[in-house]
Amino acid sequence: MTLTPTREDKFSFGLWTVNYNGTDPFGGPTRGHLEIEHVVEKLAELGAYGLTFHDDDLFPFGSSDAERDSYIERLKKVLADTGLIVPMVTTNTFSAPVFKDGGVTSNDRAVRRYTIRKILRQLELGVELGAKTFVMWGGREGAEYDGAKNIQAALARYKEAVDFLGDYVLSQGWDIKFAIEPKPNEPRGDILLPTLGHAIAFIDSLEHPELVGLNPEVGHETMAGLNFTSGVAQALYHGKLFHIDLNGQRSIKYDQDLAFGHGDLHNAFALVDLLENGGVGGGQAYTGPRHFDYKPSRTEDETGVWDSAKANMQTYLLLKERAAAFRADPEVQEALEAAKVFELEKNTLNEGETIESLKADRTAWEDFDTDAYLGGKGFGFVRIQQLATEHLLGAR
Ligand code: ASC
Ligand code: MN
Ligand code: MN
Ligand code: MN
Repeated sequence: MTLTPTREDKFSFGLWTVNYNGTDPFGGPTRGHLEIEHVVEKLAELGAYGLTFHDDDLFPFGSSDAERDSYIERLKKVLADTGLIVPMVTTNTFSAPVFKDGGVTSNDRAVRRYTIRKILRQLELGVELGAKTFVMWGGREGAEYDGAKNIQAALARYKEAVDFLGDYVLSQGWDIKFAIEPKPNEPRGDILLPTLGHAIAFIDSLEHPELVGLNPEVGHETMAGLNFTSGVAQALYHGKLFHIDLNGQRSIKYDQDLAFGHGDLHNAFALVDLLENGGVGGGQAYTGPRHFDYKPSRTEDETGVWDSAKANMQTYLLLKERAAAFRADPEVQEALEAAKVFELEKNTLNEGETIESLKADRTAWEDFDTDAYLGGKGFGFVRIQQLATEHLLGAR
């Protein structure tokens, strides 16, 4: 068992994560700013393979073109020196006052046009740096009051922006795709595309749905009271898991952005098994970056920042090892078999089944003993969960 991350593990970090300075709605920074060279060198040393960033993480909002260029040159140099790559980029369309009512769905048309320009600049930079995914987290796309926003018009403007950007990507022949990141609320009272399901339906309405997928974040689905692993499985089922934001969240409350596994550990265990192996019973696995979008708690100093960066990767690798042990355990396989987990992969209908043949099958109705299910044999799902728990705790 190796807990030392390597580049083959495809771990990546947002520049805004390790550089989070501790600011929250009730207090200012508790840590200083880390220079881009230092961040990239540290991440490379710890075994990550990628850095991601919003435009404003690298060059402050309002930078002149010359300032922007000099930051980009510094980034390129340290990437070349360390061999780190930029697998994904994203745009900050939520921090500056101009985005107070959102970006692509602001009621103010001039803001919407400005937002598309800002996204375009970052898209072009992402392509230049070789990014394959462009994340769109519409944190400010929403409202506090029902009377403030025409939701149908806002969705039409969202679609207009994504379709326009998609057309541009296709016309340029670029190898980059969009990934929408849902979140139910915070900073807005209610955010558009609040869950994976809402986003999947929205993607279906686009001109080029094949260009657009999802970037699910652990904490965001959890804030909506949903099962993250189950949502990610549905994203995989639809071929829409383009990227992922790993972190930890303890129940429905403000967005905690804890380190990966520092929330619902059982669910994180199932998640890693899903990403690595396609989940219980088998299915699509995930091959993209294992991206951490967490915030080192504001109680920590710089040593704590790097310890928490390491913690994300170590927990992932530990869970990967535990998932392999779980699968290799004959008792687990027997419990899954007994619980008919594998039977779900079998088609319900026979090959060439017709309504007539189903009606003629007496075992499907006339001779089927529904009474036997009252007090009959149970499925044994609790046993599976306990076996998972024992593997998780290292007791097996
Ligand atoms: C993102 C993203 C988020 C937010 C948040 C900003 O790009 O994935 O969840 O921005 O991290 O603080
Ligand atoms: Mn088109
Ligand atoms: Mn978050
Ligand atoms: Mn995120």
